[in-house]
Amino acid sequence: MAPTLHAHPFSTYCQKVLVALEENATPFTFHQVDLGDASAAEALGALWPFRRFPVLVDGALVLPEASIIIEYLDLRHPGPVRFIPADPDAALEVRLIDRVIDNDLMNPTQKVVFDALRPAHARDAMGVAQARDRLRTTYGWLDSRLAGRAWAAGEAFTLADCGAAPALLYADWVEPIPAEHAVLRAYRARLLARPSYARVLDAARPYRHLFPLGDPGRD
Ligand SMILES: N[C@@H](CCC(=O)N[C@@H](CS)C(=O)NCC(=O)O)C(=O)O
Repeated sequence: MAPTLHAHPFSTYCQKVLVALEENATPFTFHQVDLGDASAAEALGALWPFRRFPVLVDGALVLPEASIIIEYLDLRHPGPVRFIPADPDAALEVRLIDRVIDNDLMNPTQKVVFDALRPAHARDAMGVAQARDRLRTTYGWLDSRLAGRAWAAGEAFTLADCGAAPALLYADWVEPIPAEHAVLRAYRARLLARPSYARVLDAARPYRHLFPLGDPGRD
C-alpha cells in the first residue's frame, strides 16, 4: 500500500516532502490536515505529539521530520532522482546545506510569519529583527556557496534542493533577496521553474490568502 502524507499544501516543510514525492512520481495518499480544526489537530497529535506536519505513515511506520522522510523515501521508495548522493563527502555537503536551509532560512522565515499572526500586544519586534538579520546572513552565505552550481550541492538535484524551493519562495516574500545576490536569485528562479516544484506551488495557490503578510502577487 502507498504511504500516506499528513500535510497541508501551503506549509513550507510539507512542500519540501511534496517536491521529493513529485520528483520521482512516488505513489502516495495525501491527507490534508487543517490545524485550525481541533479534531484534525488532535489526530495529528496522536501521530506526533508536537502536532507539526509533515508526517509520513507507511504501514506500521510513523515518520515525522521532512529531511528524515526524504531520506526514508530515498531508501525505501527510491526513484531515478537520488536525494542523498552515494559518495559520503557529497552526502555531507547535501546534509550541511539542508541544515542551513532549515535552521537559517526556514526557521527565521517562520519566526517573521508566525509573529504576524500574534495579537499586536504579544509581538516580538526584537526577535523579528534578529530573524531578518539572520536571513540576510544566510542569503550571503548561500550566494557564495552556490556559485558555479546548477543545484544546491552541485549538478544533481538532491534533498537540499527539496527544502530550498519552498524556503526560498517564502523567505524572499518576507525579506527580499538583495539584487547583489544574483547567484541566489537565479537559483530561486530555477527552483520555481522546476516541474516538481511548479506543481507543488500551483497546488498551494488557493491558500495564499492564509499568508499573514499579504499575498505578494508574484511567483
Ligand atoms: N522540523 C520539522 C518542522 C515542521 C514544521 O515546523 N511544520 C510546521 C508547518 S510548516 C508546523 O507544523 N507548524 C505548526 C506548529 O508548529 O504548531 C520538519 O522538518 O518537518
